[in-house]
Amino acid sequence: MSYDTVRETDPAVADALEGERARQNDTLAMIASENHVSEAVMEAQSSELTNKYAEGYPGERYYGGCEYADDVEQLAIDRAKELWGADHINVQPHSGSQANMGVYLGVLEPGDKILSLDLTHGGHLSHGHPANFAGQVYEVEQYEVDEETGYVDYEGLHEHAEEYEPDIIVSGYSAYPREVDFARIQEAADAVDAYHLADIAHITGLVAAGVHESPVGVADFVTGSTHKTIRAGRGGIIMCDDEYADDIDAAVFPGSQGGPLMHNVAGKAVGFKEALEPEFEAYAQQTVDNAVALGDRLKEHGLDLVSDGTDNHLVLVDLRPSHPDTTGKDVEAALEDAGIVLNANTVPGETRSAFNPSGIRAGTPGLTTRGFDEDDCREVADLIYDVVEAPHDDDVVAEVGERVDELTDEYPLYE
Ligand code: DSN
Repeated sequence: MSYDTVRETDPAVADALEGERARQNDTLAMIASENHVSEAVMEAQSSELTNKYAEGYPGERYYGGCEYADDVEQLAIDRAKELWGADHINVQPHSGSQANMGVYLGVLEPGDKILSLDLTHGGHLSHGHPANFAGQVYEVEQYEVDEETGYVDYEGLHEHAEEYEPDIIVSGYSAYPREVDFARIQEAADAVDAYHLADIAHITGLVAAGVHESPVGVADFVTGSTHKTIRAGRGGIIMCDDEYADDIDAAVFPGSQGGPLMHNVAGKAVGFKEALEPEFEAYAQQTVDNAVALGDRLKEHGLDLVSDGTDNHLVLVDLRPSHPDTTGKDVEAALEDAGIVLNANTVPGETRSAFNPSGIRAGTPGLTTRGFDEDDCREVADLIYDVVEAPHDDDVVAEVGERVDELTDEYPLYE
């Protein structure tokens, strides 16, 4: 894709766009929520649909001229139904957070009670953090992972639900390396007659490919992101049974959004088509295999993994036992200098701050898109370990950076 036309109009933005392409080409994207979409998805996202208002839903719009918007949105919906098997899917949420907002607005009243996982234990801001609207409009209590095992404390969650009697229990997480037992959480929701929202933002692609248990048909509502472990246009989706379809659709539009971003919906449709190809299942399985290989090698180096490993696309390293004086931010910054981009992350029982926490989170969706296999990921673990050992040693960081350059050349990304 060329930015020549942008350059003619706006060289400063063209510089930034080309800079970002070079950055993605020349670094290893290991932020667990990031991936690289195809040129086809990017083309769709930059199409003329960016100009089109299409409030409403296919066949029922508030504006004229929506025939192609209808085509694209219906394709996205039909393909999403094939991928996840839900009765009803809304593909308009601008993000996973907006998808969660759509569910809350659809079925809760202000002041209703949410029970969700603590952010420092792997939850998400939109699950009721005080800085997010969900924490301001609703009452929120939080459950935790067992700090010994790193697994969700399902018993504790169930007991908490019986004491608190929430209106909705939120499952699904943004820094949780283990398979989620959605059926077990549904039992807790059933016991107190609460809704269950399963936020599969991180594992949307793993669920579509069948390499993680699906909450569809278990939880009342399933929300997801369309650009993390699945490589579709950026945004969110909501899935539910037909009985909730009208409430959810009304909560998205007009409840919380105006015109849908139809160019992004087109990107979703294209990415969903790609995910329906047989190769996608192999991609998703390789993503998990790569995370397991990465985690096992980090453990061989003596690093401590939350939950002692992973079942999905990410590993969460607690630096405290092996490197008590090194913070997540130290490692994040040094690795970025070496061309490995991941994020500092809180860990269960965090003793530092959310801004400078004690862990790092590393994901494999982006590396797997580039073509990395388990051997490559073991080598990446070696490189990460070298930097964890010496984050302030410029020679070590430079040496790791040279190997990253070789690896990114070996596995090219965008032309
Ligand atoms: N910001 C995303 C993540 O990194 O997990 C979730 O929205």
